[in-house]
Amino acid sequence: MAKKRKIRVPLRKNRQKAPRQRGLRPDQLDADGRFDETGGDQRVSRKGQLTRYRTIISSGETGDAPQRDVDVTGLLAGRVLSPRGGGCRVQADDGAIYECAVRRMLKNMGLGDRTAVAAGDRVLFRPMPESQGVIERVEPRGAVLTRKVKRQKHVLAANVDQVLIVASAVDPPLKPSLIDRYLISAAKGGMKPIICINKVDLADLVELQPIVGTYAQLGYDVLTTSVKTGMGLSRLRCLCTNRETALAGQSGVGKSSLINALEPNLKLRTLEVALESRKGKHTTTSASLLQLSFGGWVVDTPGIRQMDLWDVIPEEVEGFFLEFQPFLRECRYPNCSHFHESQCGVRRAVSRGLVSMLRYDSYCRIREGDAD
Ligand SMILES: Nc1nc2c(ncn2[C@@H]2O[C@H](COP(=O)(O)OP(=O)(O)O)[C@@H](O)[C@H]2O)c(=O)[nH]1
Ligand SMILES: [Mg+2]
Ligand SMILES: [Zn+2]
Repeated sequence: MAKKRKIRVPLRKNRQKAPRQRGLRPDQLDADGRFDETGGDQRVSRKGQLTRYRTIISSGETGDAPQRDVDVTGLLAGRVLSPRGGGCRVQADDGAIYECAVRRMLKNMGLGDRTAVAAGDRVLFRPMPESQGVIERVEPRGAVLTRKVKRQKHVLAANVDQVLIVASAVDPPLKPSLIDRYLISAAKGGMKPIICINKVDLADLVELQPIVGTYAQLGYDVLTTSVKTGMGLSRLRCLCTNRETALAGQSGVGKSSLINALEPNLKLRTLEVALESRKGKHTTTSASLLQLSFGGWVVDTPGIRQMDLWDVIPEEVEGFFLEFQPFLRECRYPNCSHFHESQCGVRRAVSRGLVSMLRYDSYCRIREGDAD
């Protein structure tokens, strides 16, 4: 048993009314359009949101998810399929599905982490009648796909092996710097990245070649797919078989369509369906873990407008650009930002065509911290 320690956790008041109900700024809404309670540096009550603390005993685990020692008698182990709002759908190890609430305590423990439970989390829950339950404990997370929302960590998927970074050749246009953000998030979170450029039926493959080539040369798996023509889908299926894969990427690139193509009976909602029912652009509103009949799981992540990196400092960014590494020692200054310094090995490599301009551009954007 790990050593016990006392920790102080902030306790949110049971009911709290924000004094600013009107005049909310659009940037206080999170990706799902909900009001973000923490609202950046703006306080919503005079004393601050967190005014009381409670001491609890915790085993000294350093896992990502907040830990809580609970009496495990009568609890079932399961996996979180889709968290939404205050509750989530959990599949018990015997396959049965429960609609679970999350203990308030767990939500309070995850200060700085907006996700008390994420798709893919392994949990212990107390079963109740009528397939209901209450999640009592979230097990430490293995690999995680994260992003930053309002200075907090947002876990998009937990305990998956790989992330399929989906971009589309056109509509929405391909943004290499977004691919690079996901590559960093995957590396940081301990997942294997696979790059998937979808909707190639709408593009000229020859024009895509420089981008595909750049990533392939760096050693990444790159797929070009089309849900329309079926191109690349059998390779995608191979790569997903018996693996747990999170699909990530901008809204509208075809994540749900790709999953439907792999597993037609899942019938995920895609954009056309959404337009028909006039539900707006974001058709996948929360991440969900789905089982594949040929072995494996996929997580369909929600439409994300902005992919800010969680816990990556500017000085760290160069380390994620593998092709920069041989040139770093040619920089005159050890803390070279590779922006404007004289005698910069990275910029020299770019001008000699040894480092792709696209990747250098992306490095600059990510290091400067502006999301796109
Ligand atoms: N032409 C073409 N359209 C596609 C392809 N894949 C998806 N789409 C369309 O792109 C739109 C967005 O797809 P959707 O799966 O909802 O994207 P998601 O937001 O990433 O889940 C839908 O209208 C799809 O029919 C493709 O390979 N080719
Ligand atoms: Mg979708
Ligand atoms: Zn430099």
